Amino acid sequence: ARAGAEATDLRLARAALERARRRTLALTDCLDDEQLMAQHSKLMSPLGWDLAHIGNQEELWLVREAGGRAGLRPDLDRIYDAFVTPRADRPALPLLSPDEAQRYVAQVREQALEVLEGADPADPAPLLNGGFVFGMVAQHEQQHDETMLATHQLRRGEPVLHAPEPPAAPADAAGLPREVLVDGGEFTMGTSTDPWALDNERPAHRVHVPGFWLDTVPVTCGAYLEFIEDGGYREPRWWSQEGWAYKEKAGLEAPLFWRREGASWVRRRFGHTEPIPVDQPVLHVCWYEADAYARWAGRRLPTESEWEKAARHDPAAGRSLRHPWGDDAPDDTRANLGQRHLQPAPAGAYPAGAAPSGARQLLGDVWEWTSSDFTPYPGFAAFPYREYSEVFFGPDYKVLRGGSFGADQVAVRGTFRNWDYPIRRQIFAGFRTARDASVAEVG
Ligand code: AVJ
Ligand code: FE
Repeated sequence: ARAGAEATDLRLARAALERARRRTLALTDCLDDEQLMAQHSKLMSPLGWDLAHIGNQEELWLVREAGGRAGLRPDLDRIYDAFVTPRADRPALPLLSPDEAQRYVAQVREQALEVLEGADPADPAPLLNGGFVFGMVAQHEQQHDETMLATHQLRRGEPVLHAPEPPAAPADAAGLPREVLVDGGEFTMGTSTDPWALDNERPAHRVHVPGFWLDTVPVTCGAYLEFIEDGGYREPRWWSQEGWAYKEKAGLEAPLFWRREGASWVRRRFGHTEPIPVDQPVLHVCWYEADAYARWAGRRLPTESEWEKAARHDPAAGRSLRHPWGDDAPDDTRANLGQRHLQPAPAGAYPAGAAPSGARQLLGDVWEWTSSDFTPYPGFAAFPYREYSEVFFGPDYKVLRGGSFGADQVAVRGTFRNWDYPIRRQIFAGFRTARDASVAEVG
């Protein structure tokens, strides 16, 4: 049990569940039934599947497991189990209609909040301590909301989502150093105390990271264009063997959603076609493209432990912070999160969100590919179910860190780990590059 598990944990959980639901409904209310049940891409579920899956997971974990109640629709478990039916086959399932799904998720929520009312955050059971299971379910809904946002980005047709433009780059953005130095030495990676950290973030452990340089900001569209225009997609020497083979087979020439128009490039973004914003972090590149760009730039992707050290380690305090700027929750001066904007902010934005290393935008804007495979930390224990993380460990998945403009703050922190196949491009992913510090620099 965690010392100091308090009622505030449950108030935060309720707020996080309500924020997630507002977002889920905003992502589904804007489309008609046909659009909700259509498969906009073989890579994605119909939005109506995500909606009912969100409710089904909430029924499983909050109503049945945490509440000890009988549940509402155990008959739906198989239809909405992600491991039973692959995404491409989900449209053929006997799915709830959008109206039925909306009623279902509302009825589940009513019972889930009754369970939350009666919960004790000091309960020593790991599922309930600190309100873990409520935080887990809020994170689950927000993760699906981000996936649903990616489905919106894949769908053709008129814009249905709207949001204000992100802030302009601050005055000092143009003069930022290209890279920041992170001194060699040990730091604490992962966490054993964060109440809502998921199993793969645990336990905290000491890791020695040799000195390295990291890009101050994510690689921009403008920098990526130079790679394209330098013939980067036609030069096997920049690519790994598997990366080149995949690029050839898939016919990749530029990030997903980019299209040549005359002498320049444009991109499609949530139904709008617009010029490439050269000062924004590049989005919708797969791991192979990020890896090739880094080699072309004479650099490499950071390892996962390098990324986390740059994002959390505070040499002055001698400890790891929850977020790059400290332990306080994210807000709109520190990070572009929560679908507040429908695109990344320009590179160099959010100076108040900088890490002690001086790197900016480590949380928010774009998920960042790392060079690392998704593997368990020493002492890992699957909790509360093997299918959250454990079944994905191994060489097939690469780790992404930081969170995108489409990730909510409940599902983002310095320890949070995301993962995907190295070919994935529809996720809101970019990257930054790194290089070893020389012996002379380390001193
Ligand atoms: C952690 C984002 C890879 O979406 O596949 C959702 C999260 N797990 N439902 C995913 C998740 C179960 C997962 N990622
Ligand atoms: Fe899920």
